[in-house]
Amino acid sequence: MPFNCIKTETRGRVGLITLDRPKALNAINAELVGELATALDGFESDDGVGAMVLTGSEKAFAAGADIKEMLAKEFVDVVRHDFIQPWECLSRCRKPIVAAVSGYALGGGCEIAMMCDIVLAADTARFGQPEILLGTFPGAGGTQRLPRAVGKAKAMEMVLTGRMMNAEEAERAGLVSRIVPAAELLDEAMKVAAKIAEQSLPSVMMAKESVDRAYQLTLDEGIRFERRLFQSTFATEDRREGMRAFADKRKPDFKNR
Ligand code: DAK
Repeated sequence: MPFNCIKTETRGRVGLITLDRPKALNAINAELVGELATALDGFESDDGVGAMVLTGSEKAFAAGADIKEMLAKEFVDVVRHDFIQPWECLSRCRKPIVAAVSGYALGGGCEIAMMCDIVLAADTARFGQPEILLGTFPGAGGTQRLPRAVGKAKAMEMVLTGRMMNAEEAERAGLVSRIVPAAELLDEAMKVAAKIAEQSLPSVMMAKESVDRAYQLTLDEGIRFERRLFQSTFATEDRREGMRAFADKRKPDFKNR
């Protein structure tokens, strides 16, 4: 399907989405969010795709929601036409998404990265929630996901002052899993996604769901939830195949069943 604000392609079992509004540093407008939701739904329902990569340009993953689009909105506009809902397309996805962040990931850009499951950062990456400098504050999960990722003190400082973090600080704080030289970022993210996509998809989806539940449940409830999902992997052909392949000293041939 032709898109205006993103590009999509499939490489092997990995769906790649590239944010593509270079003149606006990939600022996220309604059209881009709509296209992102459509692309994610397409990959989500494609049996040939096991994981996704979301990336931007070298200069910007995304410099935030489109400020010029938001400028004219009134209170009643944002209440009546809830523009939060389409942003949740990423957090609703059941297949894993790797964010490959180079350059600016600010405001809604940082929030979108945090909705992904793994964040790989180029050494040029800068993360921030600068909405306070615009007279507002994060509205797509920044005040909730950032403290969970980096702790209250850093999150408060970023949200209340708009200070950006560079890649090293983001890695130290736990916001990103790894830093990669900018020139290798996309290849590395594709490798991570391809590794995930070659595993048993039902187990991958359950593993993702179980880790995500760690943010919602008490430890005791989480452990019980994990146990039930773990037990259910013993109903799959893939679990038998994975263990059989290990015993036979060969590579498993998962059928996603
Ligand atoms: N929106 C619109 N245009 C943007 C933009 C943005 N967020 N960021 C950059 N641009 C545009 C610039 O206006 C400029 O356009 P022209 O002037 O050339 O037409 C072009 O991109 C290049 O930007 P600069 O000339 O400024 O480039 P520099 O290298 O000098 O500076 C910068 C790069 C990233 C430091 C700077 O552009 C900047 O500060 N940008 C704004 C960053 C920002 O404040 N981001 C937070 C936006 S507020 C919600 C969901 C999400 C949100 C809210 C609600 N719901 C679902 C309810 C999120 C809100 C936000 O993200």
